[in-house]
Amino acid sequence: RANTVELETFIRELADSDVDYQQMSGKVLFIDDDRTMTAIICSMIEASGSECISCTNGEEAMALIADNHFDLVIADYFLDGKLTGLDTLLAIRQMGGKRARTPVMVISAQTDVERRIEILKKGANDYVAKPVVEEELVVRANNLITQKKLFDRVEEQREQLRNMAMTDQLTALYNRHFLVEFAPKRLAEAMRHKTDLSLMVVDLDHFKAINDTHGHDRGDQVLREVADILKSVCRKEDMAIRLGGEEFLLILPHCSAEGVIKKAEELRLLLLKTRPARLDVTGSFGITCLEGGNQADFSDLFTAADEAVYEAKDTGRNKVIF
Ligand code: GH3
Ligand code: MG
Ligand code: MG
Ligand code: MG
Repeated sequence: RANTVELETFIRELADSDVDYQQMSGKVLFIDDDRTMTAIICSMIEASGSECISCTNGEEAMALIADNHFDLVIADYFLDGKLTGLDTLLAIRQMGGKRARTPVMVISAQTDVERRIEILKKGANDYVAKPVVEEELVVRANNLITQKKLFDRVEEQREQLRNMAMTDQLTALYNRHFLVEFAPKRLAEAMRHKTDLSLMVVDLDHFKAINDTHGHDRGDQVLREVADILKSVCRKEDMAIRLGGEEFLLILPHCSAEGVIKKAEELRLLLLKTRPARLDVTGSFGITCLEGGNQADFSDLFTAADEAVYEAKDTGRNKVIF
């Protein structure tokens, strides 16, 4: 299963990943109204292996940054147009998401200590004096690009780990960690907006017998295919969770009592029709709906759906109880 393999590969990679501190190249934006300067700096950057895009003022720069991911922005202190180099730097820091921490290097002909301090205090990552010394510019640029790329990589791994921690390995559905973190939030949202929210608990019938008769691997196959069936009926905002074993939960925002009854019945029939792992598999469905404007806590709602499953079990299985 993709998710299992992915996790194993990922853990191995994390263990093996010797960070390569060699300087990296990247995509650079150079902002200066002086065309000669632009030609010189861009050729230095490009000779060092990076890509250099240029523009002449801060406004243009902001538009380019909004459309591209740059690994480094180099800005002249003085610029034509409304934004100076430092204004552009501040505008970048106020952008949403990752862009706000794009490394920025400021170039200035004035090299007194007050100017250098001003630039760094405004949040520039580095400073280079004019006339620019090629070797210095390149090494400073590459240091910033390298740091940025390493940081991006750590962020990416963090995000991947977060996703894996909330995903069930066997079925690639969400797991209980996800439930604990997100279910109360979804419920609070529904209550705040006075919209319906339905829960559906599904417990496969006599699953132990499937394992006993056909083996654990075949049982696993059933679980994976059932998960796919559950996913197939989910809209974008719905959440399908494997609670454990052969028990699943669907969280259905904006789904009325009538809607969830229909959906559970649809799923019950789909299970019969699909025959996961070529076996006759049925499920017991317990559903509950918090109608818009009402208040409840998640565990009470869940208990109601879970108790409905017990009732389905007690009254013959392969049925939906509200
Ligand atoms: P009921 O209709 O009352 O729900 O009966 P049941 O057999 O489905 O319920 P029970 O709780 O007795 O058994 C659940 C079984 O699910 C027992 C356990 O071995 C099996 N199971 C739990 N997790 C997994 C899994 O990851 N893979 C497989 N193949 N089986 C699992
Ligand atoms: Mg059981
Ligand atoms: Mg069961
Ligand atoms: Mg069970």
